[in-house]
Amino acid sequence: MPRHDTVSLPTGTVPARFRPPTGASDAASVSLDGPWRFRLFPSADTGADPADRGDEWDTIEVPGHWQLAGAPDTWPYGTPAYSNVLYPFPVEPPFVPDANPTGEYRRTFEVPAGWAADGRAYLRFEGVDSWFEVSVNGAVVATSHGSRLATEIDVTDVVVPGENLLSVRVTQWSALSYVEDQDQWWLSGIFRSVTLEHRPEASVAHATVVADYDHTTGTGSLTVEVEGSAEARVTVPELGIDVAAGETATAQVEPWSAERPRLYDVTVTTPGETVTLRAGFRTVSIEDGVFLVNGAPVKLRGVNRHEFDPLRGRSVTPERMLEDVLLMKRHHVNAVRTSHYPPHPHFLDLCDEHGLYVVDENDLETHGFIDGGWVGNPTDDPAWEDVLVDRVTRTVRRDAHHPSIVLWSLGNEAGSGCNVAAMTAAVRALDPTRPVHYEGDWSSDDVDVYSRMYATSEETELIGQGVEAPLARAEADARRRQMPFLQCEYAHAMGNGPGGLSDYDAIFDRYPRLMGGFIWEWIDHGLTRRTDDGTEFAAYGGDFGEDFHDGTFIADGLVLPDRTPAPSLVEMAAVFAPVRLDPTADGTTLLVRNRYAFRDTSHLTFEWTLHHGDDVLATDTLDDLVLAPGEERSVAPPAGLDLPSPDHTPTWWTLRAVQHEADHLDAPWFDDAAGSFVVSSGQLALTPAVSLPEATGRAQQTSDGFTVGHARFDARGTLLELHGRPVAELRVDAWRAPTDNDRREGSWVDLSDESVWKESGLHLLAERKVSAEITDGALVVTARTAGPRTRNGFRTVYTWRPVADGSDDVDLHVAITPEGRWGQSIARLGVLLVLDEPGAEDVAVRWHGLGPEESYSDSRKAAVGGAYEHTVRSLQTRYTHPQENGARRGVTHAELTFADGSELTLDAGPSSVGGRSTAGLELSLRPWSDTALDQAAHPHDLVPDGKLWLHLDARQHGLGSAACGPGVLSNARLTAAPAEVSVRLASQPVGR
Ligand code: IPT
Repeated sequence: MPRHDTVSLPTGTVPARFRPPTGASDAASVSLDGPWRFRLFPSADTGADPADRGDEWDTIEVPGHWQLAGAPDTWPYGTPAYSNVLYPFPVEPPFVPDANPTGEYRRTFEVPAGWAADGRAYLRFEGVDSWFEVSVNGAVVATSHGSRLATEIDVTDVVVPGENLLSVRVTQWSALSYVEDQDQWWLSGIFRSVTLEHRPEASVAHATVVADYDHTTGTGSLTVEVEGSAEARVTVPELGIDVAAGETATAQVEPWSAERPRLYDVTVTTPGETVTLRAGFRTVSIEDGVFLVNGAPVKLRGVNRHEFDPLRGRSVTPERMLEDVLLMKRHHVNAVRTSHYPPHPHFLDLCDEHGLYVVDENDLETHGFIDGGWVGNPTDDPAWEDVLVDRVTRTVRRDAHHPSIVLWSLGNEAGSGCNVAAMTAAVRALDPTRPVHYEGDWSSDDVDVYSRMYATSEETELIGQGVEAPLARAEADARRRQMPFLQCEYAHAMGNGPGGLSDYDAIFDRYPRLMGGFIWEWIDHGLTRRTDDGTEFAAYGGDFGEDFHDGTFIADGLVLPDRTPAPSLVEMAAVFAPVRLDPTADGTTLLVRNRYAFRDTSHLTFEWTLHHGDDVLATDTLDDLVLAPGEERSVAPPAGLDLPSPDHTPTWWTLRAVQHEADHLDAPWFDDAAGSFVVSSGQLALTPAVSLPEATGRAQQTSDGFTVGHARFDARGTLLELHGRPVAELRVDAWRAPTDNDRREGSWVDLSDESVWKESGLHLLAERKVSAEITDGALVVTARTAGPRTRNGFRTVYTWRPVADGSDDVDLHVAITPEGRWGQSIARLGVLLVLDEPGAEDVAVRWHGLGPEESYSDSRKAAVGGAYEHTVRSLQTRYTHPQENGARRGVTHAELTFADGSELTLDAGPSSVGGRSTAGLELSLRPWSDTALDQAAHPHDLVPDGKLWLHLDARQHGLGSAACGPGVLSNARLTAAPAEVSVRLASQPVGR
């Protein structure tokens, strides 16, 4: 028997077979999930006897990872470790270190008495990480690998009536670890189910299903090939189909698509077994370089999904899988790349049923070889050909019956080489109906689509236009130029981000060649841990004491580890919406675009509201707006609307596309609790935001300073008190707690934004008052704000004036002028106001502006102008790794209600940067400082400090995707420029 550290095929296993949905077959099976005996050894040579029942050993739950057996409190069998690209062991394939945690598993089973009469008994392992050896009754029967692939072993001849002993030895590291270097936690063990299956005589050993759809005639054609019996019949009662296996039947059908996932029951009957599959009729093709489903161009609005559960790792329950699928559907995801291995087969059943296009990826990644210039890469080593071909063969044989799969992917980040062609040939031989994808070889010699990851929007646009830089080989170039283009990864959702999603989406829509892409990635893989005092947190690389790790890079999802949507998920939903409502360039109409490939908009109601601040002024629906797939139309607000006179808050006309009822295909994801589902919204400002009315009052000089309304100052012009509330600080600010994107260089700048900000000392700004005097009745304070070491700084003029004589309320106008030579960006430009406020996290905030979630200048499609309410606590986004978050933009009015019931009201006129003016200001409120936010490693490190930190910004820098990909685009960059903010501070709301 081969050892774990050799490059060799599994032994003692049977050819991979298709995996019908659970319960689809009438052949018997027995689950072997549940408690097993377990012992962990420090090396692969455990010395444990496979005949030893392990009666004295521990008990462990199968399926599961041994490292997570005691999560979230104890770690009895080693701990998880996270490394992304580089191998956490010396690179000397096929060898791995002697220190190789190895689990010995034991359990007994009985073969049901009836099985002996006919057929055979198989053991089926759905997933074991990484290499394993199976013994029955003390004798080794098989060795296998392919962590995310099934292994089946015929045990008929080794089992006995009554009790049998099943022993499984699983090594953490093996030669195969070199080809399973995916960006995730290293987690080991029998992590998917184990079953004992009866394969009766003349049963369905394997089935190949081809269910095509001819969109020109509406005809479906079905061919099911069956291995294992010559007498197989195929019936589809709903379609009156009853044919022999191998014969093609045709019928008029409703096609399958992700939009309308229509499935038919297809029953395969052999003398020994009846299996009922769920088939969908659909055809995938590439014509003239365009990716088509059922003859229609389809854009993949996708996400990369790793299997992950914060307590169970990759041992994911069916409930979690369904949760993922329904969350995706509710957020307009139409495609999933199963990065970077075949998922649990049940996930694919769910994709068939609920409608998601799938790129099913082979279990292959050799990224760590990049560090040695790819020398020795298994992808280019003939010695590995059989192993790699075996993997992709097992993938296709297991999964090909799923209508949801539209592309096969050979793997991820595995470089290029001879085995790419070998794998493609194997896939094509098994399944000629689907295109083959592999990103790792940009020549695209062996595949059907041109795929890249993190290409900038500029390059994507060139590729869309077909004018990308040529390949050196003319023939290969000509071939690639005929291919559709896919971004298999883009828009890195690490921490606060990605910015720029709308930009990509618009480019995908513009060019038929672009078939869309997959955001990296679906979920933050933060593992639940508890601190000593019982506080739960999501652990990332290094949190288990790993010496070699990649830190926070594991936390880069659209959903937080517990599946709480991050703001990026909400933004993505608005960008991916199949029906988009976007203002046209002149801002007077909304362009309604039906981006469904197959569906008209008759299931939607177009409802509009005219609103201003808290007031709803009118509502109605737009009739007759049924758009065919691909159709678009401009709609204007109805004539004759009664508009209020302009003030500092715009009057919005908001149009929503709402689904009120769901048919059976939509019902599972449709949120019936709410009774309706807003597919999309768009809005127009019908009255512009204008300046606040002039303040007319006069500031007063006092013996020790100044008073302006209820604002009190010392003689230097330092604000001491506001409406009776002690003020800890008021100064210009230009820094933020860097996001994961701010911290990295991105693909087109040399320096990270964070390093540029640090260089200018923005994180250590200090303010010096230059003068304070009453001019024309206003208190005018000038100041200079700068960081250490530098001569760069900001010259600021604060102008304070009571709203009227005798009024407590004050107007503040701030004009900030940068001095000196500034770098590529600054984080923000505005005023930081810090109030002494114990209990700041409970302060209630109501505002008029964009919301309800946070938004940034390059992540703002989901933000809708309106009236919203939160507490300071709920304004914070608890990113797995704390960083800048929670900005609310376009805020023209905010009411803060403090614990004692008192209120502070802010009304903001338009702010401007570099002469460009926008309604209101950008408001952030925190119960801790940005410095504390920056220093926190996890959310529980953030403790309210007894102050309320208010940022009143003219603007903040965008988000970008520099953590992996391009930085902030020029349309969202903030660079040093003169800025102005005006705000009225009152203890009562400003009357209209
Ligand atoms: C890309 C990987 O394919 C993906 O698995 C993940 O690691 C991602 O990066 C980063 O989160 S590879 C990238 C270095 C281009």
